[in-house]
Amino acid sequence: MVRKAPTTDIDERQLRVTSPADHAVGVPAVLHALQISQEQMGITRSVETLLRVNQKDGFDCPGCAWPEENKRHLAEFCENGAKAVAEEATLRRVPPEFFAAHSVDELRAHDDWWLGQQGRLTHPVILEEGATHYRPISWNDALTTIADALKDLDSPDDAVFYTSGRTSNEAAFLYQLLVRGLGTNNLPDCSNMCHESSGSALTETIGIGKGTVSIEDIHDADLLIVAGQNPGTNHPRMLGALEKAKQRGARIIAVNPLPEAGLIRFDNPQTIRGVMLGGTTLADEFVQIRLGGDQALFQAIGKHLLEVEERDGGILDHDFIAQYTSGIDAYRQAMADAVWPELEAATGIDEAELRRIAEIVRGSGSTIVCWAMGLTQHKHSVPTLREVVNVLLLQGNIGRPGAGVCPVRGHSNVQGDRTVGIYEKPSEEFLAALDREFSFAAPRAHGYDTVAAIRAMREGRVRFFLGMGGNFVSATPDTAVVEEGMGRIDLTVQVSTKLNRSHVVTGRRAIILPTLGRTDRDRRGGTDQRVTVEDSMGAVHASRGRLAPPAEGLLSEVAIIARLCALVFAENPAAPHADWAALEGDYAGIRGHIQNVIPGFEDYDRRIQKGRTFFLPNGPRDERRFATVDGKARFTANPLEYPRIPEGRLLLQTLRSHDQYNTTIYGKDDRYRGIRGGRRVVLIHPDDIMGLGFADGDVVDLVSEWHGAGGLEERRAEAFRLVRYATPRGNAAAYYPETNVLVPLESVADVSGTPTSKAVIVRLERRA
Ligand SMILES: Nc1nc2c(c(=O)[nH]1)N[C@H]1C(S)=C(S)[C@@H](COP(=O)(O)OP(=O)(O)OC[C@H]3O[C@@H](n4cnc5c(=O)[nH]c(N)nc54)[C@H](O)[C@@H]3O)O[C@H]1N2
Ligand SMILES: Nc1nc2c(c(=O)[nH]1)N[C@H]1C(S)=C(S)[C@@H](COP(=O)(O)OP(=O)(O)OC[C@H]3O[C@@H](n4cnc5c(=O)[nH]c(N)nc54)[C@H](O)[C@@H]3O)O[C@H]1N2
Ligand SMILES: [Mo]
Repeated sequence: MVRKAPTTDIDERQLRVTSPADHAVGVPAVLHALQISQEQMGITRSVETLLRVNQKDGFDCPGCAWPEENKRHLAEFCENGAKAVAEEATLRRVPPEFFAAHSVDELRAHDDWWLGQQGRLTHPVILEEGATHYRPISWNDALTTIADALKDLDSPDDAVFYTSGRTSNEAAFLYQLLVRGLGTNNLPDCSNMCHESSGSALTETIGIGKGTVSIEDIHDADLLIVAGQNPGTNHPRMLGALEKAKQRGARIIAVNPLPEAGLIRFDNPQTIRGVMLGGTTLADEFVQIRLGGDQALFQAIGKHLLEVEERDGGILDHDFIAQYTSGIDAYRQAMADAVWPELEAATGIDEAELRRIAEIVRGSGSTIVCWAMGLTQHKHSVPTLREVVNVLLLQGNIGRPGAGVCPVRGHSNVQGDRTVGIYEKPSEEFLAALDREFSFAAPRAHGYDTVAAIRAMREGRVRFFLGMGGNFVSATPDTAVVEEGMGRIDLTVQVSTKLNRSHVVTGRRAIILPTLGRTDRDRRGGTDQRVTVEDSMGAVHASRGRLAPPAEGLLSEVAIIARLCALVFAENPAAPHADWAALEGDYAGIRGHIQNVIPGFEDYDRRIQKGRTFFLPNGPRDERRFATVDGKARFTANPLEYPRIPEGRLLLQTLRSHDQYNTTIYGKDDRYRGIRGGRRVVLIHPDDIMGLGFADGDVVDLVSEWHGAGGLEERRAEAFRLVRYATPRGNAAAYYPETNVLVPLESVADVSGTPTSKAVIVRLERRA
């Protein structure tokens, strides 16, 4: 096999559909990973790189945020981790000549896959107002242009600073300082579209916006409920932890509208048994729930537990409830008032079955609930997650071994970014500590989250945009509105490793700053720098890349931000005070500042040396301390909500295929779901295909319907093929980002503001 040149756009005529797989991983996954790695990196670099993923003193996998096992395997990565690495460590390059050869209009005509396949960005480039092509610009001129634009703003609130979750703690901390030093909290991030609902619900109820379990807890649980998550594709290493739990006798309940392959059966390529004997059956129960039915499911479990307690006793952890919680009476009343027919309608599951599931919960000595986007991207996600907490509190399942909440994070450092201050609504304690450390006055007014930022763009109130990684244009909802809004901005800047849509849908002027990724050696001040990241379970560890960077003179994110700080804060006595050049030269200096500002980072630099990991303090987990309004873990009463689907319409969820990382498309297959060679498909129940007057394989337009302030709004995504699939009636699924054009900007979760990417009302229209 040889390294392959990038190919053309996805040709949907190649699309083939076979039956979905009933299990995940195994030998084909390993082969597929190696093939993709070889195509992008060649064989030597592949082996050299993959052996360092997630090893002590290696680099943190840029794939997902699932923690490493304490006892590491020689190959501590998975198929999709290998693809994430290959995507970054590729030997393909996008040099200035590439931009000379392709106009922005021409690039815009390509899809996300083609753009990403071109390779690593190597040189800063600028698109001048009215120009057709990007042209090269020196680092100095690029940074000065940006600093001048920032100084030129009437108000710092006219600027928006986005962050994606790969940014390291060091870069993120310095970045938020730059932004607050300028005088705004406009720090939207990918978390606003991801686990924001988890953060909102958990902060209110248990006083911390994070999970409360460790990897050992997963191994030791009696019962694991995995709801709204597709780990076989998105967190493959989690399957290994579930397998271990299973071997120790745990039961697993999968709650999902789709029978996702990884949850049904799992072949672990790291054990002989996995390869030879066809693997472990992971899920003991598959609860095929209707989209958005989870609040009802957890109410049903709570209602059943309370009823049985009343009748037989012995279920509730009365000591825990009395000592550590508040609000049980209101919750008990709400569950007494809940009616089974409504719980059945919302879940699509009958009372007897719901009670049978609840009995499994009753019989468990320690329960963990894991979840991801299927629970966080609905209008009623926050009440849904409060209901998850209610059920766990009943049996005292927080703050003891093998029990707790486990929101499974997406981006590899999205949790760390939030910990170090990437947040549009920072706490007063954090800001006060920042003021003290840097002798300035951080702004107190809350800033824009992702949706608020887009609304401001739409109204022409944004003059400057900076994206610290990510792909704002493709990742956000309501693509047409976002594209139009970006066009109204004076200067858009993207700090990126790879080409994406946000580089070709720009403001009047645009700058691309290429940067180092996780796998790249970052040599500053004569030493190889480490950065640090926090995984989904609050463990912080270092990451150090070893590969030669894709081009000479490439700056790290830290260096870019430090230089911007030096430029914009020069000779301004009111700005934060720090030695920017020194921080750029030695990232340990940034860790020194972090430890002075954020509790839990004491002795930071020493505790990450030699591949060590440390845990940030976690009140609920460590000592059953709940920093809520009343100092207790809070039971809540939440009116039941679930989506109503109008006659002749479908409820569409937008999800990931097996061959993508968010907006980065690795390939055209969704192997486990039986889709090959294309992405424009809608998975839909065979009876719905017939009932709506279509046939399997028909090509349709998806038209979303939203009742906004001005009446019915319609949005259209063209040419999707209908694929019969085992989804509940009335529910359908299609891939993101192609379907983001359908998600109305105004359709967001209550409290958290997260776009409702898992609940879009659509109708199918035959193509003319
Ligand atoms: N390879 C790979 N890894 C990734 C990513 C990637 O794109 N590719 N993305 C990363 C990121 S940023 C994130 S946030 C995570 C995302 O990880 P996931 O949340 O697993 O990603 P999705 O593809 O959005 O899958 C949502 C799952 O929830 C189910 N679901 C949808 N609606 C509902 C519902 O109402 N109720 C229930 N019970 N289930 C529902 C869907 O059927 C699907 O199985 O993965 C991270 N890891
Ligand atoms: N409809 C719908 N929309 C969704 C979702 C959904 O399920 N459905 N999911 C949402 C979720 S959970 C998330 S997290 C967001 C994701 O939103 P984003 O995080 O904005 O998107 P990504 O596709 O992960 O960003 C990919 C780009 O990041 C850049 N990049 C990669 N590594 C690095 C690095 O180390 N440094 C820098 N500076 N740049 C780097 C590359 O240029 C690459 O093109 O999308 C959200 N949007
Ligand atoms: Mo995410």
